[in-house]
Amino acid sequence: MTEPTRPGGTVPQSTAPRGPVLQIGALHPLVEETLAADHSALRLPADARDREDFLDRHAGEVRVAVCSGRTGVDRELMGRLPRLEAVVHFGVGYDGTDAAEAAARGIRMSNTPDVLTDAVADTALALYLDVLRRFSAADRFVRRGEWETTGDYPLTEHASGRRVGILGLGRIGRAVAHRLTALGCEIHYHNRRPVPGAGHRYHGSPAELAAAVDVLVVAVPGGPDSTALVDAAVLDALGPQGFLVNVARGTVVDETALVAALEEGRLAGAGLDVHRAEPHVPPALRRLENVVLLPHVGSATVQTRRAMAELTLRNLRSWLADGTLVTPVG
Ligand code: 8YV
Repeated sequence: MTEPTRPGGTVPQSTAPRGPVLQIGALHPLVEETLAADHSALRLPADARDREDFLDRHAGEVRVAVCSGRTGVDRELMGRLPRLEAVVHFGVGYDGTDAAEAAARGIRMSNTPDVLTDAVADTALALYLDVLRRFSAADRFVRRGEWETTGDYPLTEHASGRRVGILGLGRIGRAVAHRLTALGCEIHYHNRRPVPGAGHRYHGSPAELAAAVDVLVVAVPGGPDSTALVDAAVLDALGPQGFLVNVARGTVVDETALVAALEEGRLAGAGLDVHRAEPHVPPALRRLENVVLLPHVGSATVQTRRAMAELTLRNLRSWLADGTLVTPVG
């Protein structure tokens, strides 16, 4: 087989069949069923020993891997799959895959952008409102019967018209900005580069952004470039009246620094859909009433997950048909 050059998501035609397909981890039922029925996909066992036996038998056959962006194909697994040509991700993020290693090996990747933008931005808006107005905490207060025993719930923070910083003004960041603009908020942002025509105030670093706003919303992709981008210095810049919302990846925030800032009253609150070591959420965070915790449900609506599943399958079929990807990354 000719070594593919793959500019712009394409590879030269090859006479070798593209496949077999390997499923890694659990996926949306539509994806799992289609992989099994239409592609007789192999499935990587979860158990470490079974996985070794499986790889001894099948590693050399696999040409396409399908996985969630969080599970991905790490460097070690990539090293075990010598004929891997493409990784098709279910999800917009693909930080579970070693993108640098994939690029070095000429392995192409796809993700599922756009179809989940609204659902994730809705989640950011919900966390924003919840952490400032303490709706979840107030709900717990009613359920505990405290309204009847202790009287009215304490006053909370006004949510409309605040200064909000968006860390990462990509598709999701812009959709969050759009929603918060409707609440009369003043939007600031930090990106690696200013976004032409963004219409919002740019700041040169996460700390400068944090210092200028009341609420910092994290919407940057996960991965090595953004690990602990929100560190103790950024949290201190946000300050004791400041709030953090994270719908990106837990790895973007230094979780230890976040817990310390919250426990010591150096940050007013946090709304978190994502966590450093999911599904583990540190007990210290779970104890705090001024923290809203969601189990990574940003894109988890029936409609959005269905659209993500369909786009995942379109990428797979396109790759198998002619070596192109509908929504390539990298
Ligand atoms: C999903 C996500 O939770 O798209 C992403 O990057 O994190 C979410 O939409 C995930 O991909 C599903 O496993």
